[in-house]
Amino acid sequence: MSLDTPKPQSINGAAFKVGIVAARFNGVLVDALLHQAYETLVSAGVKEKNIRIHRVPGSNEAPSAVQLLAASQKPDVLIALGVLIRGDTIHYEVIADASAHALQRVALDTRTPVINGIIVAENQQQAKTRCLGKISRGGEFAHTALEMAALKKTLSAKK
Ligand code: DLZ
Repeated sequence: MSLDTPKPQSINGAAFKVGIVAARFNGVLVDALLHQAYETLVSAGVKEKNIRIHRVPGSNEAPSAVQLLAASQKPDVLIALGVLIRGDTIHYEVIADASAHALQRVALDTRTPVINGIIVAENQQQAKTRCLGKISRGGEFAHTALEMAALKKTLSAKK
């Protein structure tokens, strides 16, 4: 994946409801992503009461939680946060592929944008750089969520 970071648009999030699903696996790293995302949303004007956070055991559980949230809370946008790190087997690859496909499916099936905030890293160092270091992926996921929520509102507006 590219290290490029598109310049975020300035979007007022005051009208948005955001659902976040965060994995407990690799908790310190995921909590850092969550903190960055939360702060970015609040700075953009999203009301704290309109940010609903739900924890799941691991990234593999994120798609079903996101699907349940889409149905029950009707958010404008959803963010799935997790960190998958290569182990001795290819289990992380299986989950990375399956969760990415499932998150897209939920987005298309429910017409609710779903931001794939699941970091897939070769090792701890790569993951730390993206979650605790120079790269604020959590903030980027939140900016992407704001942009997609705004797009959904624009395109859903009755003419
Ligand atoms: C089992 C597992 C492993 C080995 N590694 C990770 C990981 O790096 N990141 C993550 O979010 N979850 C991991 N999990 C847990 C799975 O996501 C899931 O919770 C279990 O496979 C049960 O479905």
